[in-house]
Parts: sequence; C-alpha cells; structure tokens
Amino acid sequence: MKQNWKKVLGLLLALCLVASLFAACGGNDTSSTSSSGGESSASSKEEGGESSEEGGESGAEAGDSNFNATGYPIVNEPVSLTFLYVKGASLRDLNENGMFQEMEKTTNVHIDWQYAGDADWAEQKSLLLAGGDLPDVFFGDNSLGDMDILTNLDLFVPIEEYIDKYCPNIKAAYDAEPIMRKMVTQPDGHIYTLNSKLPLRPKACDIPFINQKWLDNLNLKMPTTVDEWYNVLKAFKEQDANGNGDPNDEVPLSGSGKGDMFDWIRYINPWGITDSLETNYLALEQETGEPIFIPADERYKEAVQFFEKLYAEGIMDQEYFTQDGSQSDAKLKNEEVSLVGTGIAWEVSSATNPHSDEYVPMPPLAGPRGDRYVRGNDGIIIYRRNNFTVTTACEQPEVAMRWADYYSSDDISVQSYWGPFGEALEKADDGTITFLDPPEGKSGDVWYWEITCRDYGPKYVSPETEAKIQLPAGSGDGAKLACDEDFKEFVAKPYPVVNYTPEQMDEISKLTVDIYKYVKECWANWIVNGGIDKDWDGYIAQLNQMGLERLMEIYQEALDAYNAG
Ligand SMILES: [Ca+2]
Repeated sequence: MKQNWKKVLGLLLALCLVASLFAACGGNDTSSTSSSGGESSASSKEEGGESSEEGGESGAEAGDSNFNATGYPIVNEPVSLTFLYVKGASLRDLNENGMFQEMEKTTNVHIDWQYAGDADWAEQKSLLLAGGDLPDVFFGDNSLGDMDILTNLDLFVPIEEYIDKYCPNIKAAYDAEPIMRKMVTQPDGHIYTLNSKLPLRPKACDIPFINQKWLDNLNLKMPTTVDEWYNVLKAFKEQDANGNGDPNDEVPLSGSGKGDMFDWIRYINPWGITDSLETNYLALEQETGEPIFIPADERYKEAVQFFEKLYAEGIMDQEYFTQDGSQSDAKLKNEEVSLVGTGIAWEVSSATNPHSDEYVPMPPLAGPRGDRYVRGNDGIIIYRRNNFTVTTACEQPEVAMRWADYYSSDDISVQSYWGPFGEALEKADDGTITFLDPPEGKSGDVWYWEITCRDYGPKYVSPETEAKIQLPAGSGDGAKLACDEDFKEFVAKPYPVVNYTPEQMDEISKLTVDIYKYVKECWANWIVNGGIDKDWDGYIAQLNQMGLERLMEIYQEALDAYNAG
C-alpha cells in the first residue's frame, strides 16, 4: 500500500486510546442452519445504501483522489491489501472463488491472501505479534483471540470512526442488532475488530438424544426426568438393548473427559446450571442474573453425585476419563450394531450416523428442582467477534473498511457462507435463494467448507434476506434448524460474552491456572472414586484460597459493565 501518512494516522488513532477490554470467547460447534423462503422486500443495506453525507469529499481521507468515500469502485486505481487467513486444509485457494473475483472487479481492491496453517498458527502468531511483518488485516476469528488483541492494542487500528464514515452496511447491522456493536465496543469506547452474524442459526447448542430403537426393544418410555433417565440407562446396561444377543456390549452413556470436563458439563443442565459455551465454567443464576462458578455450586455437587452412581454401576463408560473424543465417537459410529444408548450432540442425525434411524432428540430432562434447560449463547452461536482486525501496517484503513463493509452486504454475506451464486447458490429475480447440488458424493456441509470462508470473516444477512433463503431440508443446517424449533424455548440465559479490561483479563488468566487444574482433578476423582460430600467444604475453602472470590468479583464487574452498556 502507498501513502505513509495514512499509517501515521492509524498509529495516531491507536495511540489515542487508553486501556481497553475484550472478552473470552471460544465456542463449540462449527456450522449451522435452515429457514424458509417467502416474502420479497427490499434489503435496506447493500451497495452502500446510505446517502453520502460527505458526498462532496469523496477521497475523504485528506484529499486522496484515488479513494472514493461512497460508491464503487472503492479506489480508482487498483490497490492491494494483504489479508492473513488461517486456512483449513480442505479450503481451496480463495483466488479461485468467483465471489472474490467479482468483488475485486467491483471494488478495484485486490486481496493478497497470506495463508497460515491451523497446526503451527499459535507459534507463528506469537512471532508475528512480537514484531513480525504484520498483514494489513487479520481475517477470521480463528486468527486472533480476545487476549491477542487486548494485549497488543498498539498493533491494531481503532475502527469506530471508519465505521461511522464509510460503512453503511455495518452501521445498519449495528442499528438493527445492538448486541453486535456492544460485543465489539471496548469499555473505553473503541472498536478494534468487526464481528459477524452467521445466517439462519439456531438458539440451542448441543441437544440430548437417545436410542429410540433400544427404548422400543425393551418396551420403555421416553424418559422425562433424570430419575427416569437413570432407570432407562440401567435397563440399557442390564439387558440386550441392541438385540444382538450379547447383553454386555451396550454402553449406555459414553463420551470423553480426558482433556477437560466440557464434554460432561453438557449433561448437568437438568440441575439448573448451563455453562456459557466459553469454557470458563460460568453460568448465570436465572432468577437473579448473578454469575455462578459452576464447580463451586451445590447443584454441581448433586450432579457429580448422580454421575458417580452412573459410573459405579457401569452405566457411564468406564473409559470416559481415559479415552479421547475420537475413541468415544468410534463407539457411537460402530458399524455392525449400535453400542451407545444416549448422548448429546450439535445435530443428532450426523452425530449418530450410520445408525441415525435409531436415534431421536430427547426432550430436555427435568432435574431435581424441575428445571429443564439446554445450553445456548447467542454471543457464541450466532454472533462472533474478531473477524476483521485492521493492523497499524495498513496504510489505508479506509480502503480496508470499505471493503469489509461491501463484504458485509447481504449478497456477499450469503455467498461467503455457502458459496458463490452460480456455483453453490442460485438467486432468483424475486430474491429467493436456493441451493445447487454439491458435487457427486459430497454433502453440502462438507462442500461449503471447501469453497468458502464459511464461519470466518465479517458478515451480516438481514432478516428480510434470511427469509428468502430456502435451505435444503436434508442438510445438516436444515436439520439443526428444524430441531431447534423444539429446543430453543429451553435455552437458559447464559453468562454473556462480555468485554474485559486488559487488567481484568490478565488477572483472570493468572487466577484460573490453579483453579481450573484443581477443579478438574477433583471432578474426575469424585466421579470415579466418590467422596464429594465429605471433601466439599475443604474443596471450597481451597478454591477460595486460590482466589475464587476475587475471580467472581471480576466476572461480576465485567457483567455489570456489559449490562450497563
Ligand atoms: Ca447387546
């Protein structure tokens, strides 16, 4: 890029800030959804819809005659920007993507993609952030996390003024859905990165499922409470539920607690606590809105006792704590005969293939107090931040931001998620969007990850356009969305995706090292060996000594700031 003074401008803007914040993100699942077609109504965003207040000063950034503040192309003479993208192995070169080729023709902006690999990205990132040759833009939230941005604020350009001046599509999205602006606005008022809203997403995260064929074989009813569930699983264990003549090959409940407890934590929703999906062990007290540290809560204690019983009776996989996810998955996907009785998954039929005809979603079980919940968190499942982060190496942030704004239009967002018009999608004159068949022998859900940036990068599809997208019913996205109709009402309020100050972030990361380690050790030991009741008081005292009370103060402060914002 040209024009060094632009760089200086970016640096000045960067220096203007004081400290700021961000939040721990994370997230579980990957892809998503379906919807139905219908209505035609004009999408208000797109094509730089907003009338240009600064119409006269095109080339607004201080008389740059090459830059157009509104309309297209964005620049009269071509400009190149370097985008760093952590690219999945199956994704083809984005230069071959028809949508990006069209974008370049429209904008006159060429993207020089710098691909990083998943495997060595963490190491590369440290070197880059420690003084390497920065790209103009980090693209996709798999490149930089909250911590990377928060602890390196001097490397990134505050973009809120560019959004106000040059980004009508993004502004329209923020106005329509204020949570989007809130998620990226630091407590000091600056915005360093753009977020996305993934189209046609569900509200519920993973949902429980059960083997209906086994229930039928043993003449059992669908369980509705955790006690009924226990009785069903016990019957699965004791009888030949899969009907292959061997009464001992059934694994009523499998999974993997080898790495951490987040596979297991999905099962404790009936006790009235649902985790945030941020791997921070936080839930929200539904009545009071206060944060709960799940492993220090009485309800967690009761849940552990319940699973201790399942483990002791051989109902819970005896390899639960020693096998990894691929090993437990292999049991679920055993070819000859189904081996697993119950589980939790993002989408049941894909998870239980090749026996998907045997499994059905299980309505949320009622726990000891009658609570029926499933996990969900819009800030993780639907909206995602850190998807477009402009660095101080970018000499013309206004060009990058106008490109991002165009990228956030309905038409581009749809294509950036599923694939280009004419290849993966068809757009009719009335705006209806239908899906073209994937190549022979490939599912759409696999194919979209090969041809698009999919979940990564900024995007926003207006509800008007979403209503015109006709997802194939048989797709994973379509099946998940259909199922969501039955589950979304059970989604508990999560501890939201808040913003932390750099100081809070630093303190959290220090405090949680010992706390997390201790929690995990105790948890596995209690389920396998028992003893939580007698150990409990000492355990809580130990957590407090490790700083749990201070940790919860920080979470409360950050939550208060989020709620006030
Ligand atoms: Ca059997």
